[in-house]
Amino acid sequence: MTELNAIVESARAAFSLAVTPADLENAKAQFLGKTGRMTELMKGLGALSVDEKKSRGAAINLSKQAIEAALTERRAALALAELEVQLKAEALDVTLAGRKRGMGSLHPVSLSMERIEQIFGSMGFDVADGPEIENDWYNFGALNFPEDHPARAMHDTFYVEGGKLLRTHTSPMQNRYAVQHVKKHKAAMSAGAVMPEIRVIAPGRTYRVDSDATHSPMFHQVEGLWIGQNVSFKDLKVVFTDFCHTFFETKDLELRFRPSYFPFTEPSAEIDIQFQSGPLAGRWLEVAGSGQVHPRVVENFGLDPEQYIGFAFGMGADRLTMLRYGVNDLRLFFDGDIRFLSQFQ
Ligand code: 2U9
Repeated sequence: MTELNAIVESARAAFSLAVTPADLENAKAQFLGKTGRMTELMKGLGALSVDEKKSRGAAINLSKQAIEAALTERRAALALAELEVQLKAEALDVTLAGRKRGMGSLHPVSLSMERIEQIFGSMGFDVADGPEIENDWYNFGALNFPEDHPARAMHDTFYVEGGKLLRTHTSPMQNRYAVQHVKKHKAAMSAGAVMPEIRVIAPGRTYRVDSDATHSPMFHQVEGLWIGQNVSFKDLKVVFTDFCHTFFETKDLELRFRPSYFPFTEPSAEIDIQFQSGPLAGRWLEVAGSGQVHPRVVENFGLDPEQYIGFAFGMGADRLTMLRYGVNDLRLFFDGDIRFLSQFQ
C-alpha cells in the first residue's frame, strides 16, 4: 500500500471510530486541518521539481478527495443515527387511549332557571328579556317606589355612570314587556277590544350591594306577572302551588301566604313552603314574595287599573336551587369548583 493509501485508510478507520459529530470533526482535523497530515504533505510539495509537483500534487488531491468522501459519508451516517435516537425518544404510541377533554355542562342555577321557564311556559307564560343596566324609572319609579322612600335604600343599589344602575330585581323586564304589550294592542283596545292577558316571567341576573354566606352581590331572580280583567289572588295560589309541586317534584308540601309589604303590590304576601317528608320536612321555608299588582303600577303600563288587575311574584333562583338540591352554602354556586359543578352533569 502506498503511503497515501495508508493515510486514506487510517482516515477511514478514524472516522468510523467517531461516534458523535464532535468526535468526527476532531478526526477530520487530524487529516484535513491546518496541521493535518494531508496539509503537511501539500506543504512538502514546495521542495519538488515542477514535474514531480504535478504528479505528486494530483495524487495527494485524489487522496484528499477520498478522505473528504469518507468524511461526508460518515457525517450522513452519524446524522441518521442521531435522528433515529431522537425519533425513538419522541415516539408516539398511537394505540394509547386519547386524553379525555372534559365536557362542560349547565350550572345548577341555569338548570333551575331553564326548569322554571319550562314549567311556567307550560302554563302559558312568555319569557321576557332585558338589559342588566337599567334606568331609575324602570327599576324603581314605574314600580311605585317613591323618591327617597326607604324601600330604595333597602335594595342597596350599584350605581353606574350617567345615573344608570344595575337592576336590583328583574321587574324592569316585565315593566318593559307590559308597556310594549299595551302599545301593541292600544289601537284595538280603543276600538273596544279587550287586551289579551299579560302572562310573562322574567328570569335573570340581578345586583345588590350585599355579600355573606346567604347573599351574593350578583344573584338570580325569576319574577312573574299575570295581568287580565279577572285575574285574582286565587289564581296566584293555584299557579304557585302547581309550580312548587312540579319544581320540587312532590305534592307532599304545604304553602303558606304570609302578609308582607312591597311598594309594587297591594296586598302583598311572602310565600313559604313546608315539605311534609324528606330531609327538609317540618320547617317553613321562604321561597317567594308575591302580591296583587299595585294600581299605580298597572297605570304605568298604560292600562286602566279599574279594568285590569293581576298578580306578580318574585323568587330567588339561587335559593330555590339550594332547596331543590340540598346545597347549604350559596357561595358554592360562585366558586367555580369543578368537583361541585360536575355533580350536576
Ligand atoms: C311588575 C310588578 C310587580 C314582582 C315581585 C316580589 C314580590 C318579591 C323577592 C323574592 C326574593 C326578591 O329575590 S328576592 O329577594 N321578590 O318578593 N317580587 S312581587 O313584582 C312585580 C314585578 C313586576 C311589573
